[in-house]
Amino acid sequence: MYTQSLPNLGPPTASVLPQIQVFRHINFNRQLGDRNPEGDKPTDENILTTFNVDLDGDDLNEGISSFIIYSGYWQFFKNVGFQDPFPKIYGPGHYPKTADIGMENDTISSFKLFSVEKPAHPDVYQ
Ligand SMILES: [Ca+2]
Repeated sequence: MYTQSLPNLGPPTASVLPQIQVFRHINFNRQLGDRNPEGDKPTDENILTTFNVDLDGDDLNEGISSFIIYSGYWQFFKNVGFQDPFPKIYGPGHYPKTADIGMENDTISSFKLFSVEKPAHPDVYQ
């Protein structure tokens, strides 16, 4: 099971909470009918959250292939514990294939909110 922690949301000025949904497969596909290709028990195929998520010990670790950001700007990491960040920050939008946006497929191990508002980061993907 993944662990999650409350991100730093700052003062309560935002009208919409940061929210992200990550999926095991490309195109936001949970493939519920094909969830046990190796005979494993059913697993979390997606996570919808406002929280920072560390996938250490979770079946989705290094399994995310697409995500939707509803609000906020998010940072992804190659390792658990929010270590080794990918170079870009991702803002609101649909990202149907991580391999097309600067991350290799099935390489995300943790992710967290970078900022509520658009950051002055040099590498915001949009
Ligand atoms: Ca995957």
